[in-house]
Amino acid sequence: MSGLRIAVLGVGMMGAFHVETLSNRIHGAQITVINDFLAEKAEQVATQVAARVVGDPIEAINDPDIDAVLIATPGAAHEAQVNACLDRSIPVLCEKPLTTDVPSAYAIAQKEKAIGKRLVQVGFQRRFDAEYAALKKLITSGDLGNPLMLHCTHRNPAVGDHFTSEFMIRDSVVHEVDVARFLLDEELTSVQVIRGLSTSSAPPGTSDPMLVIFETESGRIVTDEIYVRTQVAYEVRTEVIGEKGSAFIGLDQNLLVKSSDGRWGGQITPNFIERFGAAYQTELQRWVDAARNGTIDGPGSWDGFAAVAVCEAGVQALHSGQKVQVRLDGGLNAPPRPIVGDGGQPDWRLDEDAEPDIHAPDLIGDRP
Ligand code: ISE
Repeated sequence: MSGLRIAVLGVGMMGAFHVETLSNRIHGAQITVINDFLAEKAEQVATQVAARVVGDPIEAINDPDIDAVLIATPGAAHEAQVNACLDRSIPVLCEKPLTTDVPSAYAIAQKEKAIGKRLVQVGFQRRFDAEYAALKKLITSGDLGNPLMLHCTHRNPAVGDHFTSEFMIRDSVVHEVDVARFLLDEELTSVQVIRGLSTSSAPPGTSDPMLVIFETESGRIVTDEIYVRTQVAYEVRTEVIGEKGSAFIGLDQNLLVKSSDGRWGGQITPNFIERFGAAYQTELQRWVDAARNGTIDGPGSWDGFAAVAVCEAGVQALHSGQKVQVRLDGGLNAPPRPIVGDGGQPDWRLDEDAEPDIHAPDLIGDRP
């Protein structure tokens, strides 16, 4: 096939960023169709990349001039749009959340399974970040021994008032949900949310920061500090504690300068685009390459569903103050894991060649 012809639905901040990346930094792709509920915005972005505007999102998905779809519309629109892509059996990269409720996300995983082809990828870009990939590789190598705990930190410098505690779980903590599942290779089984003293910049009723605690199938503990109004920087960190050592990612990797007035330091990372720009690019390139071969190469519909299910439990935990068990049967009492293939874990794995070859120093060594 020649270049992958893509329809981009939703060209707000994230969609416009993807359009720019796809058209300037990705090989083998061409944006042919743009859709946005704001016609003027759609026209403006389409003109920049010589694409055509299609006013209705479902018509855009069914346009004969496209081979794949990138969805960056608001979450509430995802269910209908992803389903339309499945109806046409074309690859789709959908920004999180896969859908906004558990049954509809589960139904998508089931539908894809019935089609028998991996078509749905969910935009959990951190899996494509070099540091997360290195951490995953380190855990898998066994150099740290059995990973026992994961400590995550997720701080944004500032957000709008629509970031309620519930929104923080669904829109921000969802990343740590996927990171934990990715790194530990197992499901999260329970969620607890601890609401403490809030920053005075949070609107009334919103707890910011919060501490979210997960348990996994094998009994590991995952903690996540979520704080979205720090007024400082974008800080996303993950530490894994293993039986034979620990590892940490997310320290700003910027230039460190020592100056003659006796200070040293670097620059903060202002936001997630700066922190994860390269990861988005890798994500898109691998999605395009895979889509040209009629598949996907990243977190799939089950990962999208599991994230929705864990966040749903998280929201219940937030409101009840209780530890809430995660239900992975889609609320349907259906058999779990409708995944294309063998019904086990998704069949994509880290691209070994693409990962930095990082190994833990010998943590056992000759120490007493
Ligand atoms: C936002 O939607 C993102 O995806 C960012 O990565 C995250 O840091 C932020 O908290 C979310 O709201």
